[in-house]
Amino acid sequence: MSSGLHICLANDLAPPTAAHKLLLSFHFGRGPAPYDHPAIVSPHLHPIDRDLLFENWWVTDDVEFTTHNGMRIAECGDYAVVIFESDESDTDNHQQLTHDAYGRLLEVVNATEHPQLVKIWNYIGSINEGEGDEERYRQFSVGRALAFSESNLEDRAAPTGTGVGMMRHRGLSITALCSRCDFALAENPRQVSAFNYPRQYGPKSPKFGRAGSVVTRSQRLHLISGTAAIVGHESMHPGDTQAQLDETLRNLDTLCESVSEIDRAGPKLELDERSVLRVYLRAPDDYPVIARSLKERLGLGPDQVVFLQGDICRRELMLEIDGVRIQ
Ligand code: 3EB
Repeated sequence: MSSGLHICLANDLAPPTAAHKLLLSFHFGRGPAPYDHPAIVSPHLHPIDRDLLFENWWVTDDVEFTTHNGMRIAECGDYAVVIFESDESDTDNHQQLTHDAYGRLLEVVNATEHPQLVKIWNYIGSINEGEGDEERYRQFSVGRALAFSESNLEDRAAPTGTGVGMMRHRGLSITALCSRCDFALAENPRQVSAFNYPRQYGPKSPKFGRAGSVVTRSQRLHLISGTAAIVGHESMHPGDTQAQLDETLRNLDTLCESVSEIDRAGPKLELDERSVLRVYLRAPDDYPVIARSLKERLGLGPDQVVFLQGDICRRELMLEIDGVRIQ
């Protein structure tokens, strides 16, 4: 049976129809989630434009919840979700924490019936803390690269990704989406592939692909990785949020074209009212102008976009946007 995925922003866990089951729910808010459900991930990110929000991933078939290797697993017909959330007793050494978590996560993914990694959301405590190669993001990148190479995962097969800071001093929240269906990756011709970034950005390059599409029997799930104002491998318009938004939108447009080329028979991918985007802002005061621009440029409002306060992996970057769209 096909899973009939439906992704929507909501302020509760009310299913869109009686046939829908919760596969994954990202909880964004201050404090713990007001519900206890094994599909909920609480990555310590605050919405800027409201107090509480869920990004709910519903499917029309059954979901089974298990735990293994310290990970939570949700499985349905077409997809599996594997969740790692560190706790206070975990090490503060980010390279070791990430290496260990990713090693266990990749084992768990391989043990599901969904071996194809599609997307990994990484939320990292104090992401910009530490100087030079000691910065937490760079230490995280080293741990992830080591685990990927130990699993013989090639750079070109790295899933789509998001890497953003969370409003918590320590720790790591990793959510992996995987599938048993066909998956194709796409890169951005305006950008050097992240896995080929030069040494100046850290000892190991970030292992993620820019965009991709899962093809199930009934749907296409398009995924856009965290996208920022990077051209080539360089950050553009340091500190200038409005100019970075323009550059990011050019990158998103190019990515949509790249994704559309995977499947020329299908319609061109557009980030329209059927997409769900996350906009991460380093400076929450930038929210009004960025929200207005997104409304004017893409026609997207609070039903499709969540604005989250989060630090971006490079200190000069003010925003990052990621998103999904089902076709
Ligand atoms: C970039 O393009 C911006 O390390 O998993 C975006 C998406 C970014 C994912 C990651 C990092 C990651 O390099 C940063």
